[in-house]
Amino acid sequence: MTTGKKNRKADLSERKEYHTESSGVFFKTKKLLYRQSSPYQNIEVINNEYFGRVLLLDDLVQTTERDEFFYHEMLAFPALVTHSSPQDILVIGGGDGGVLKEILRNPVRYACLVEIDSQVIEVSRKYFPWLSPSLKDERAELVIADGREFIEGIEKKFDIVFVDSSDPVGPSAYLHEEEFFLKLKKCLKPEGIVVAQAGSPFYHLESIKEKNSYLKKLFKVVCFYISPVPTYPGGSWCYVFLSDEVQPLDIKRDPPAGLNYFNLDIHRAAFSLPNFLKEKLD
Ligand code: AG3
Repeated sequence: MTTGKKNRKADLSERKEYHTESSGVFFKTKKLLYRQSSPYQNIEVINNEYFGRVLLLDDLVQTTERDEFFYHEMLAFPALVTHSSPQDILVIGGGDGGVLKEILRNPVRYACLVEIDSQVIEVSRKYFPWLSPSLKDERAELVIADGREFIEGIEKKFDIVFVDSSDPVGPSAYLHEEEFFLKLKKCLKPEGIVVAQAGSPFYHLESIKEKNSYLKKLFKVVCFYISPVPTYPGGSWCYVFLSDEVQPLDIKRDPPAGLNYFNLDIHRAAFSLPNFLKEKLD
C-alpha cells in the first residue's frame, strides 16, 4: 500500500509520492501555490513545469492539470454510456470538481456532490478553475458532509453513484469498506450503477482482490476496469463497476463529443484485464 506521508521531512523544492519505501514519483516544484492543513488532511497545490498544477492530499497525487482527463473521463463515462437514462447522480468525494465536470456534459437532471472537506472545494475553485465551473452548474448541489453520514440519512435514490475517493487512508478509509458499499446499494434505483476508483492494479492488487470478494456478495455485476493515469502509482488505475441489472458492455449511447480519452472502443477495451489481475478476481 502507498506509504504516503509517513515520517517524511518536507522538502519544498520537490513533491514525492512514495509507492513503496524505496520508489515513487516526484515533481519538481516550480512554484508552491498552496499548503495548508485542513481538519482532515494536508492540502497542497504546486506548479510543475510539465504537469502544470498538481493537487496533493496527504502527499498523494490527486489530480494534475495535464493528465486529469484520463481519470475523470474514465471514472464518469463507462456508467454514463451504459445506464439507459442517467438522471439523478451522486458523487461521494471528488471535491476538485473533475468528475462532476464530466457528468454535467451529459443531459442529467441532478448531480449531488458530497465532499467532507470544504477546503478542497475552495482550493479547487481557486487553483483548478477549469474543473470547478461544474460546482456552479444549476443542476449541481454541493453538500459538505461525511459521505458515510450522508448516505445513512438520505431517502433519495440515484441512477449512478460515483465514489471519487483517495486511497484507503485518512478520511477516505471508510469509502473502501464493505459496509459503505452495502449502504450505497440502498441509495440506488433498481437499474442503478455504482462506480468507484479501486487503486493501482500493480501496487494494490491484494486490496483489489479483497474488494472483489466482498463486492461479489453485494452486487450481481462486479466488473473491474483499467485506464492509464500517468501520475498515479504504477501509471494505470482500476475502477469497479457495480450493478444488479446493468452489464458494462451493453452500451446504450455514444459519449458526448470533445472528450480527450474516452470513446466506445476504449470503453470495451478497458474491461479486458491483464492475466495477473484476472487471476486474482476469479
Ligand atoms: N481520486 C483518486 C486518487 C487516488 C490517487 N492515489 C494516489 N495518488 N496514491 C482523485 C480525485 C480526483 N478527482
